[in-house]
Amino acid sequence: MQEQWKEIDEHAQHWIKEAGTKIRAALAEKITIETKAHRNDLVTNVDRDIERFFIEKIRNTFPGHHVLGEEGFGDAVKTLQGVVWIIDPIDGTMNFVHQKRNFAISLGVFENGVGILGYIYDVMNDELYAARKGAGAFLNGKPLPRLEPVSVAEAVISLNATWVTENKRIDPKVLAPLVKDARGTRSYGSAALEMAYVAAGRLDAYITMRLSPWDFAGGLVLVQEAGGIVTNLYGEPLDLLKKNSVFVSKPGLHEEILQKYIQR
Ligand code: 2AM
Ligand code: CA
Ligand code: CA
Ligand code: CA
Repeated sequence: MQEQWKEIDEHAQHWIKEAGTKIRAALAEKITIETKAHRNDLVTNVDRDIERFFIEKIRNTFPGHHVLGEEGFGDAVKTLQGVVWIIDPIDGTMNFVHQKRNFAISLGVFENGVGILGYIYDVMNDELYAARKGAGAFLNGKPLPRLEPVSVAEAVISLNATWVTENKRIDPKVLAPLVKDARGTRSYGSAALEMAYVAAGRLDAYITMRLSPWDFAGGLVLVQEAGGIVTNLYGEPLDLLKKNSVFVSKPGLHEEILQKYIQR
């Protein structure tokens, strides 16, 4: 059992590094950009190539495992039974295209719905965040210190301006007071990196209204192993088979935000 997960962990880290090398090389070549659901929902040939790279590796090495990937080359995963890999080949495609930085590979491995392994790889900074259930969270092999409680007044919170302007998912008046009371706000355009930054203590919380399982699967395991809390905006557990609002936070701050700003 432990041996099996050690082997999966080693393969996953190796493949992630290899994929990172491929992505950095691809940035020097011509990238084909298309749109998906709407004009700002971008996808490139690199997103697709990297997802296919992971799926081929996983299928060849672990034929009994299932794979759920953003670009649709994996399995039609309908349940969380068995071992399920949840992969986002490039999280922050808009940053990949426009900034050529601030994007990540995100990967989570679950067994019967329980997060066992979580990875977020900041490709351009060569920062690999990795976590194994019960063993803690690491950045490039170094343990991340356990997250300590903090108050809103001292918190730097990651939040996209969309959620405090007119939008389909939340009354802008709900989060505006939180923006006012926090020490500062940031927005990086990669959900995975924002979760990694909470795990690393660079951010105190991250709030967003709609993410897919591949956006948060790696970060869920990582942040929990660092001692942080991951729920939807209303404090409920995330559903790994659906879109969710996502609220990631240090302890203490999570309760304070829920009580003072959300559950009013
Ligand atoms: P992506 O780059 O893998 O698509 C950007 O605000 C963050 O939200 C990114 O992590 C992005 O992931 C994610 N996201 C989720 N759904 C999205 C959508 N429909 N369009 C753009 N970004 C989306
Ligand atoms: Ca996308
Ligand atoms: Ca994503
Ligand atoms: Ca993506």
